[in-house]
Amino acid sequence: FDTKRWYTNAFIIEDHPTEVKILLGYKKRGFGVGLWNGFGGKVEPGETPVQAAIREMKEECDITAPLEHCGSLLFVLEGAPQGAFQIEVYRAATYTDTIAERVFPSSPLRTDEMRPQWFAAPKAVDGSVASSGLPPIPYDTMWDDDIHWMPLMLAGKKFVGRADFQPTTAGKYEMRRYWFGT
Ligand code: 6U4
Ligand code: NA
Ligand code: NA
Repeated sequence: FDTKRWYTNAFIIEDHPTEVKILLGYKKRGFGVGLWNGFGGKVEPGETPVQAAIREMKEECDITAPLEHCGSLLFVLEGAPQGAFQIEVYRAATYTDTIAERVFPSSPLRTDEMRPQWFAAPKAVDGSVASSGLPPIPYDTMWDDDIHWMPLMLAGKKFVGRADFQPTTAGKYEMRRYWFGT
């Protein structure tokens, strides 16, 4: 690949005695539209990745969180104008302000991007998922790589990995190979 761009992806993961909750956002437009993902976007010139992660989280679901780095991922998209994505992954167990879907399509920040929702995640100790009424993590409507590294994140591990994608139909990508580890 000729170009590499830096992106962020950030998650709120609340570990309660009876359940673990993870906050995801439904991408309403742009790259990865129609998929659930963490909150994030491009690291802008002059920003560190963690600064970008904090800014994107505020832009996309209106909260501020003490994000901690937990993973580094490289995604190679064959033939895509974006080239390769270096994604720094962050997590936090707490946040301030109120989670809100930002709906300002005319804003220069283009914040009309994600619809936030809580999902039930497995407990790190035994993998059990509480039947609290929250839907389970929707791996079927997420990027194909997520099911391979998200369990590492949910187990509290630091992880690295790479996935290679090939374009299929317009705007869709198929994962061809991957490696993720701690
Ligand atoms: P602009 O152009 O500013 O609206 P921006 O919000 O900066 O875009 P966006 O939303 O396109 O960036 O960012 C892409 C998001 O998708 C980042 O959070 C990284 C994430 N992402 C990209 N490929 C991914 C993949 N294979 N698996 C995954 N997340 C991926 O879980
Ligand atoms: Na974004
Ligand atoms: Na952005």
